[in-house]
Amino acid sequence: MALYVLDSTILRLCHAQADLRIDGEQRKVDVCLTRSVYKTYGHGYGPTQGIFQSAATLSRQIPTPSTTHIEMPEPIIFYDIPSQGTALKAWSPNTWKTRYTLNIKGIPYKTVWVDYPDIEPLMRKIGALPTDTKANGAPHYTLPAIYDPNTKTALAESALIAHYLDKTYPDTPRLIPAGTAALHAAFTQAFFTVLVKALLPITIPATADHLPPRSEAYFRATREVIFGGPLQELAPPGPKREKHWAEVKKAFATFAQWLQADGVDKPFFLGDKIGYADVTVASFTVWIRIVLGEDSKEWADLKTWDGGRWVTYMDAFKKYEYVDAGEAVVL
Ligand SMILES: N[C@@H](CCC(=O)N[C@@H](CS)C(=O)NCC(=O)O)C(=O)O
Repeated sequence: MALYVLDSTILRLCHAQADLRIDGEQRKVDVCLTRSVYKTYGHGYGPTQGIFQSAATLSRQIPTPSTTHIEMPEPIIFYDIPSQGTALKAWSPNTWKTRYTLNIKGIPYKTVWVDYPDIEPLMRKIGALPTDTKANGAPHYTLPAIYDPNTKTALAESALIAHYLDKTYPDTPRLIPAGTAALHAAFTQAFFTVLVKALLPITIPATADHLPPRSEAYFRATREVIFGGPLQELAPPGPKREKHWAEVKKAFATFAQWLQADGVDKPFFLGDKIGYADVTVASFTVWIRIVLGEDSKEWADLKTWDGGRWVTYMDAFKKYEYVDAGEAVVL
């Protein structure tokens, strides 16, 4: 039995069970909460009431929409890496992809904050697979990762998580619409080629400066091996930094061109609606804003690029930048 519960505060849930008293007996009823029904019918009128009336044949004590007793699906556990001294505690471009995804979908979640040295033991403990292999052949464990207690699934890798959430919670906004998975995969690769090489020398040192001590030590040690020297020498103020920053500007100009590929200027890669490609772009842009700071010269600069389009673009993501207090990991 599907029952549509039209309460804006719980519309974010896609599958749940309601505890209803039916013929004096406590019973669990499947609940499907859809935004589309709510949008179509509104709250408490006409067809909406019809839905509740038919539900009432099942239950003599059907709750009113605003006081429905829903047994909520348990919140997803979202593993993220904390920063310190930044405007938002969440800073990582990779984990932002999952945070934006969860926030856009409106899926309830709780953040568990994990310092870098704890990622591998934690992933082994929850049974999330490594996402890559290290140069020495050892498995490489990364965040973001989630644990979904509703399906008992542990999963790492931001794109895999987006696919999983699209599939498991189909009544939430889909970020990788049917038929776009291949293009999204190609986008991810192109995005990295165009932007990331230029951006890292600027954002990696700024990230190190904003990590708590255990993470900072791990981050500097591992990234100094990757970049072959002290992080502060990657893009110190001066011509080296300016060169990297000019390349970042060029990369954003390329994205702006992609958005105009149809001959019209689209707000997002799928048209009018945010998709996973946009989540990727926004996650790396928010990284710049968070680790360099809104007051930085770079952020002021970026806001002027491509006719100011990145301001409008990031404004569309503002309402999805919610960061819960969360709690520290316990291993
Ligand atoms: N493609 C992966 C990349 C994940 C990734 O590289 N995450 C970094 C944090 S930004 C990480 O966890 N690194 C672990 C380490 O350096 O040991 C995704 O999108 O999930």
